[in-house]
Amino acid sequence: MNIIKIPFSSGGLGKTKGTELGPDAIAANLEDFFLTEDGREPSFLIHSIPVEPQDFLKTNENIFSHAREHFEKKPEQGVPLFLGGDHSVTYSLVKAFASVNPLNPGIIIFDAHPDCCSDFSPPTHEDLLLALVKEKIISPGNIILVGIRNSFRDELRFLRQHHISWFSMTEIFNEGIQEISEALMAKAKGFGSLYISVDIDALDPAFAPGTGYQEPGGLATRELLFFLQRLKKLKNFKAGDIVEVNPAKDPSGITAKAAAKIVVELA
Ligand SMILES: [Mn+2]
Repeated sequence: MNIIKIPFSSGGLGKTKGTELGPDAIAANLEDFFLTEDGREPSFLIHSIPVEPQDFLKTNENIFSHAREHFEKKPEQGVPLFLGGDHSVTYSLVKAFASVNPLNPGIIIFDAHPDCCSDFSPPTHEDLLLALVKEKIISPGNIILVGIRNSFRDELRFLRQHHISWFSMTEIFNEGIQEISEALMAKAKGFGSLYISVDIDALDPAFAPGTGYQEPGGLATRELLFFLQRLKKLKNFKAGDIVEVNPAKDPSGITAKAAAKIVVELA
């Protein structure tokens, strides 16, 4: 599997300093996992995309062009997984993904937040979803958010207005993880190609404290793995990212380790 590091934190409006250390911290934990839970030996080829902390636009261009090359590789090389970095990197990644897979691409985002509260250009980690919709990169009907539990009123209005589907933590708890997973699988199967973005704050801070915006009441690591282990079996699953891991706020290292576990299980 190709792992691509994107050590960039300038898309976080100054609030994600430290996430540029995420990719190396996650990669350093990969070898601790001997086999995947279904018994396969994970193997990784590590790449990185050059970033320029002072130049957001140039970095976005780099992400876009390098990601395209990875998306154009043969399927035998496995699903490419990108390690952020702050969540702004997902904007260029998905843009590249949709340009290589133009037939009905879809995206599932695990996140405590809807990320459509501002309207910056280029989009930051606060509004990447807004940009993906406004620039018609992904059809709103092909966007699913999972794990939402702290939103602005305007964000929920935006989601409703554009018929973007989301599963809140309340809904996941009330309906049960199995039910929600079935609904997610049914919808994801209909996409021409599937991209999965994991903001580590989808996990409860008890499991992943090392991130910029801790939001209590989130998923257990096991619950997120349950969703991902099922989704990765879908034939249309083609790429993903894991973002917002901040080693500067992760003294025990458990957040980077949880992210590495997620990478291994998606391998
Ligand atoms: Mn988030």
